[in-house]
Amino acid sequence: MVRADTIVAISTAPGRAAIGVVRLTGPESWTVALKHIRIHPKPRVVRYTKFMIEKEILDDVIVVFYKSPDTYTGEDMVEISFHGNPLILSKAVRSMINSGARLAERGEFTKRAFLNGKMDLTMAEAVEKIVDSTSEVGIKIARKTMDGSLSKLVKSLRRDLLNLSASIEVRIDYPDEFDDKFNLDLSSITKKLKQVLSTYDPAKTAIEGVKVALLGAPNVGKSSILNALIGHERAIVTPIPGTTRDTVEAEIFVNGLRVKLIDTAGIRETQNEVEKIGVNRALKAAQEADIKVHIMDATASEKNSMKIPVDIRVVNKIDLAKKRFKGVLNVSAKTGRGIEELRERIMKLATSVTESMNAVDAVVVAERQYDLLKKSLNEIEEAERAQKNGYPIDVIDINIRKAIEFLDSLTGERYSDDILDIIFSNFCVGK
Ligand SMILES: Nc1nc2c(ncn2[C@@H]2O[C@H](COP(=O)(O)OP(=O)(O)OP(=O)(O)O)[C@@H](O)[C@H]2O)c(=O)[nH]1
Ligand SMILES: [Mg+2]
Repeated sequence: MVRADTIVAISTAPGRAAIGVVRLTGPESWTVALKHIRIHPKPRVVRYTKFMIEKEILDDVIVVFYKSPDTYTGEDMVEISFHGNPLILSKAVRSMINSGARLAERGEFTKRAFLNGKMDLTMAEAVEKIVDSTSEVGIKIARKTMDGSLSKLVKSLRRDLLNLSASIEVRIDYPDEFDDKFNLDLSSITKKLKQVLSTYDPAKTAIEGVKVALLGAPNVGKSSILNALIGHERAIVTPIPGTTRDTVEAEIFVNGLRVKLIDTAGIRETQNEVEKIGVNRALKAAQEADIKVHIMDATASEKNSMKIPVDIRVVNKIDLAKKRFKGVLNVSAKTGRGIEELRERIMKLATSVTESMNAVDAVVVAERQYDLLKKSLNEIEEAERAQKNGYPIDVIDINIRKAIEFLDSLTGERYSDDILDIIFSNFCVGK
């Protein structure tokens, strides 16, 4: 158990609501709460009482006391539900700071849970993703990781690697005992690592939502299509080519998935400084998008081509054309024709990205997790190459040891204060 002071924070979202929850954790949390609440506390018993600031009633509250170590943080905790007025909540927090608590930093409750061995880093990161997730699949995925499925996989990989390293080291220490050639098989480990790494992209999409970029030449009707898809005039539309400069974003929710539509500047060669920046932003949006929609103009003599691969090709202004175009979606932002079909195509692609996630067990939910698994994989592949090139086994052992170290950083078996600060500073206050 880490020696810590007592911290307090509002754990519910800012703003007015039916209730607002203030939490305390740390050795003095009961003492601090009991300066304002006059009851005989029993752990895990819900009590209805008054929250007092000196002789004055601040609010009627529901309070629960929790006794270490069976709590979220592993420390003594108190959870107080007030009426959800921010003025009440901040006054309560201030008075508890006067009574000896300190205002919690971002993610400090969960950080303590980690430091007290209640969860490893993969699980702590998943807690944040559960809160942040924009889709139901995203929540489901983050749950799996919070429940320890990723950490279980990492632990089993670590065990396998340790066994391998031990069998190498025995040969290094007693070379005379072994006359056969050492044959190291890392294929099942690389396979498992690659499999779990492949979950990151769809998981990110499920958690953060799907980004859809509307791309194409100036004046083809990208902004009009954005407006048609969301049903109101979000982006400026004019007959002047080069109207949209900055990217314009709008969100829609379909089947529990957040879809971020991004209208972009028409892509063309230009000398105009402002438009140039816009075009660069369009290209960047294209790069970052999960789904790229290329929009063309039915009345343009030439259907320009896109240099990058696109997922959906659309010909707009079909109301002005005499024929229909093959192999592309024919739409009119003006009459609404084909817009519903476009929405469905986007949704189908979006859900196919995330649907695959339902079946997998261990999921990578954070960039840090992806990065460390990738580094671990690189070391193992290095070891495989070293073996193929006939390097001495102690060289191979170094790679395997490094791979293990990366896995240890992943779970938090080893960590530094800097790393913890980075991880938990992304959290909300009170989590
Ligand atoms: N007839 C017809 N006109 C359309 C349609 N869609 C857009 N337009 C017109 O085409 C012009 C350009 O539309 P925008 O939506 O501004 O085109 P854009 O691709 O966003 O253009 P930039 O922002 O300049 O790249 C406007 O005058 C629109 O009214 C359509 O389906 N039919
Ligand atoms: Mg536009």
